[in-house]
Amino acid sequence: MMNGGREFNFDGLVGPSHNYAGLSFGNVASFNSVRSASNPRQAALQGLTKMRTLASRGFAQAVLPPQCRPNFELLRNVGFTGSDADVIARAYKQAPAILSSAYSAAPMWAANAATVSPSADTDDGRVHFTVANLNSKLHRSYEHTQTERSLRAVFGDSRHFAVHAALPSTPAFGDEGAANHGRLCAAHGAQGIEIFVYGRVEFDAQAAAPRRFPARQTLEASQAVARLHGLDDSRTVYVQQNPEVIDLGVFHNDVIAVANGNVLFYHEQAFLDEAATLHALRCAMAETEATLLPIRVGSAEVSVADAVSSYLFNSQLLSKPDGRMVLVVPQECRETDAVARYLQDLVESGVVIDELLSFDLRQSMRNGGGPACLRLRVALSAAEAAAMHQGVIMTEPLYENLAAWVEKHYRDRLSPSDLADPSLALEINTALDELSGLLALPGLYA
Ligand code: SUG
Repeated sequence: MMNGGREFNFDGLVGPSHNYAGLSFGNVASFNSVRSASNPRQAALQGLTKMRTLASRGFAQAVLPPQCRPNFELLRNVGFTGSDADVIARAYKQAPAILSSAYSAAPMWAANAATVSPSADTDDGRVHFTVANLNSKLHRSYEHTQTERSLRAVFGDSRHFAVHAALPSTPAFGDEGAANHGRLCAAHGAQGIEIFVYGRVEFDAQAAAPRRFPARQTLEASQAVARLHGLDDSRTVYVQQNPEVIDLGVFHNDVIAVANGNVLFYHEQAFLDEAATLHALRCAMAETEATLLPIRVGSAEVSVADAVSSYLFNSQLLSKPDGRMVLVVPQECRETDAVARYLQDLVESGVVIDELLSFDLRQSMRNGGGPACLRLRVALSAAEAAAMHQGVIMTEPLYENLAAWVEKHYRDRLSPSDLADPSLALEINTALDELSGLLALPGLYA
């Protein structure tokens, strides 16, 4: 048990190169937005508004910084030579998809930064982080280097925190972080069970797998993370995602299910074997003080297609001090009839979720990132919260500073051809130099 446990949500601050490049095959929104113009300034402000609102409601909120772009190392490693401006011009001409990949702002989706196990669950009583290798997409496969540096900067106190480097970057260990991980517990500070949802099994040719779209998470990766974190087998559950929903655009489990406290809010088609999954969760939870409260959404109420387009399950389920929960949904949920109806009934039913909060996150949504994608959950005891770097905790002054910083440095329009403009790289550099000062993290990008 740990005392005074609270869940911090670390939201990724959208970087200045947010753009729509259609890089994520299997992510329907990313594909549909390909080559349209983005608005990085609006994207960052939409994310900051969510952070500010939740912080002002008393939820523990923090921010994870964006990453330096473009990634010149990637561009040079694949043969683009000359000055930085030459490298950009050559990449744009010969391989625009690689230039977009080097400019990706995808670290904004902090749920993919790492998998996190709170200290109540681990054998050495520290909070463990394993940085995700994100090796299934080129534009995400190099994020882990800076992510590891950022997490070490925030969680540098090794008495409380252990940050593990990404797993080997090979298909057997495809790892997408907390997007395929959940936790069920009586309270955030109490011992809980950890759920690892995987899409395929590398070393079992007979195991079910999707046919159309890739499964990004392997069982082998999930098991490696559980080992690194020193989790107890009896409180660790591995669940296979339903390959059919991966083929319908559910590229991460957090697009079809979310857990908080003792509640599992999920779609009936989320898992390969629903009954076996619930049974395994209940057995593991018998080791804890929590009793499972499943909230199951049937296909007759909300189809998988509506769940994917509205991102109903990519919501944040947050515990309020009175023990009730608020569901933080994207605005699209209010605009999708079946989902809006379902949500109204849910809140009126009186089952634990008694409030809805919706946000306009359209800039992120158009790349397949809803409220839950944008945040990494880190449950911390009071002592751990005090031991982490304090400069990233969202306060009203930090919000004001970051919003002003975005207004000053971000463009309000970025089309695919703008990535060829070498001044964009310089603008980003200047902006990030200033940001490390605002977050009191000198050397963040060293
Ligand atoms: O990895 N989109 C991200 C969205 C990540 C959502 N995260 C969670 N579900 N937790 C992805 O597919 C699109 C980038 C582009 O196409 O420009 C992108 O990377």
